[in-house]
Amino acid sequence: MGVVKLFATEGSLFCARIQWALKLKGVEYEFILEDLANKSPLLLKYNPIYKKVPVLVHGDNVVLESLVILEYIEDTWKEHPLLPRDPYDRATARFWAKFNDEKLVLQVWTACTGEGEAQEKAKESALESLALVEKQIEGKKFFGGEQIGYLDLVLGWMPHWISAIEEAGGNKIPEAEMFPSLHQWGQNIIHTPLIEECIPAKEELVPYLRFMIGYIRSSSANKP
Ligand SMILES: N[C@@H](CCC(=O)N[C@@H](CS)C(=O)NCC(=O)O)C(=O)O
Repeated sequence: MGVVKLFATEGSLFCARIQWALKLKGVEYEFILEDLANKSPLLLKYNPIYKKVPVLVHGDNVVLESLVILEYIEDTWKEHPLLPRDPYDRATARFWAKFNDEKLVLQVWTACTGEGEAQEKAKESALESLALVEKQIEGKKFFGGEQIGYLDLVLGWMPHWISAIEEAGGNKIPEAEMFPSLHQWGQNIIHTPLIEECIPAKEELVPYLRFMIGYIRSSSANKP
């Protein structure tokens, strides 16, 4: 049913999870690179509410918000199931995905790019959150068990993006590397060939993240 197009940027951790899901499911897609400093008329037409990437277009269907897009991909293409079968396990995976998007990403971002008291508090909270996530992965190869699943894709930004955000933002969280199970999981993730081929090179990722830091600062300064 129709061609698949992904409107995305190379350095976005929200876009990477969609690329990984499409690759794992063996779905052919067209990658349409967006310039966030000069968004395309099509992006604004498809996502007039948030004006953000990723946007997935599948035939006539336009799907927005990366967690929703992941669920759409899971429901549409049956190869390589991403979510567990058991309803409680599915609910648990979704809970941690929400936790990642609503808390962990922002905590790490502020810890690496923020200043003063806000930065210190964010670092403390980021470490508390990482300790919680560490407990979830203890004794497992992937959050999805023996194979990469939905939560691995959602959290899969950590092994590559944290060090890049540190470099772009100027603050480090060295303690983030001291969670042994998360560290091992990170190695398992980034050395999975289908994932590895869609990880942006550090030399491109760091400038992109520097651009995003400035972009986010100026967007929040311009908010009424
Ligand atoms: N909740 C969104 C977040 C997506 C997001 O923040 N995308 C950023 C790139 S990493 C973006 O498009 N920013 C453009 C803007 O804020 O104007 C999702 O999960 O899809």
